[in-house]
Amino acid sequence: MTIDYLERIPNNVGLGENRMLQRALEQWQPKFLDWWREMGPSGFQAADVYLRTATSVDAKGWASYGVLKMPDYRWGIFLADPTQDRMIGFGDEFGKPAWQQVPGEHRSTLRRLIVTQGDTEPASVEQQRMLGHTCPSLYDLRNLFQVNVEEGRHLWAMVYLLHAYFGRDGREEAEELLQRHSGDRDKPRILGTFNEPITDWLCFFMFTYFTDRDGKFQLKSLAESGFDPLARTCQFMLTEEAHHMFVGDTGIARVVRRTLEVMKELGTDDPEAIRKAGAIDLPTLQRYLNFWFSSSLDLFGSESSSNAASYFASGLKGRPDESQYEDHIARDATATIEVPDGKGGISSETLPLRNGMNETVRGAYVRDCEIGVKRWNRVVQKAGVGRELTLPSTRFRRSIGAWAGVHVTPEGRIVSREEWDRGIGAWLPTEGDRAFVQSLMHQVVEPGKMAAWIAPPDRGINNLTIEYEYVHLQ
Ligand code: BYC
Repeated sequence: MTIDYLERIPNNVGLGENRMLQRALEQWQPKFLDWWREMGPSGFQAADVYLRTATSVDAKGWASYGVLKMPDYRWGIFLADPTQDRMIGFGDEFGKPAWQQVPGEHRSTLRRLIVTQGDTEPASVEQQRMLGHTCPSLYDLRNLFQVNVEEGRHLWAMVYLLHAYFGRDGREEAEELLQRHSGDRDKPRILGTFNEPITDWLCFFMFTYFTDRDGKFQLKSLAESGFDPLARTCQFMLTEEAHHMFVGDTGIARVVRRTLEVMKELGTDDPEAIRKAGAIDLPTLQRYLNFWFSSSLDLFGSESSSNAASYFASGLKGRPDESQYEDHIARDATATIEVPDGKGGISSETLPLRNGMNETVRGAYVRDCEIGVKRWNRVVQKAGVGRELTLPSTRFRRSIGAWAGVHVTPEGRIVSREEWDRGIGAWLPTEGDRAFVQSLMHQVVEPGKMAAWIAPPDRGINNLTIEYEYVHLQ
């Protein structure tokens, strides 16, 4: 279905035929725009930005490029085309027709899942709102804004579901999505990672690589949902999400490349010398990686989760790419997880597979994270540098689940509180690291120019050159 752009709210859900819903969403729209102006990218609302907008949800139309001011971006409601006679693909309801309405018994659980997902979207925009002032190039500035407007649209995606299927409760939740704020002491965002400050571009690249990738896996799980409107909404969101991870992947790769160039020029791997030359040393990069990877791991929930089991059993939230599994019921299957044995060691615990779903999805996520790390390391190896980047153990610095509060080194060794305290400065960004990275953050806005701490990208956006003026500042 093509997207109707003549409507005040662009959509492909026939919004015009449902006056009540249309009116409710039209009342929410100015509140969203107020939120965008107040909490969205600071200082650039009047800039002309080269942005991608969807004009249809198929391969031809989902990426149409043009120059516009961010507040004029056409945030709207786009669902992937329906699959005829779609069946529920997992759990106790396997093989029954997918729901087009919310089943009464699953109402509050579904609402909670949708609110949790929805909450992350504006949270990330809030976290990133000051970054424009220190962009390393116009190319990067444009990518930041592309990510931001799309996260804004993903909020619309969830708000549509709340308004269309959850009545008054849903409308109230939609209001609250604009009232909670990242890092707010009284009304923080729901999930931990989305309250972490993103004050520099290294954090931004780590976040888009690691945290947006959690988004990919959670959206893929929800794209399997027996609640068809949620599944179709998430399917389309995933199309846009790929670019966000690209920004993180290539961003980190470019930082690594620049660091290696400086190391070669200076003929040293001494972090101090590299810092003096204005690049980010690999140990600092590793500490940032440790921070964002471990924080993002928490977003999958506990290793053993009765919530996850009931989401799966009831057909609300499946596994990413559910069709690749043989057993979609998973009633008798088991999973083995590693838990602390309480005596300073690790023990294995066998549990029903359904209860271990969070861990199954987390495992798939970790394997996906490794792909980029391997790619970055190939460049490191080619430069003849011995120090590679690694993912820390999944037990390291966890705040949710079996490993929460257990002192574990990045190598996965359980240690005493004292050893942890001694090691932490080598494992996680210190105040000094953050201050140093912050000291490199100066705005570069001359077309084609890059900050000294990052290499240029291999190519521009949509076949344009790197020198193209991706953002025209007023
Ligand atoms: N922080 O059984 P448990 C994205 C809570 S990112 C705080 O272990 P369960 C994006 C949990 O709610 C994707 N609290 O786990 C990326 C529960 O609370 P109650 C976001 C947490 O229930 C970048 C309790 O702990 N999408 O899209 O399976 C930019 C025990 O729960 C956390 C979703 O999250 C945490 N990290 O929850 C923009 C999808 N983890 O019941 C966007 C929707 C758990 O005791 N959410 N808790 O009060 C879900 O599927 C699930 O709620 C969770 C796991 C993934 C969060």
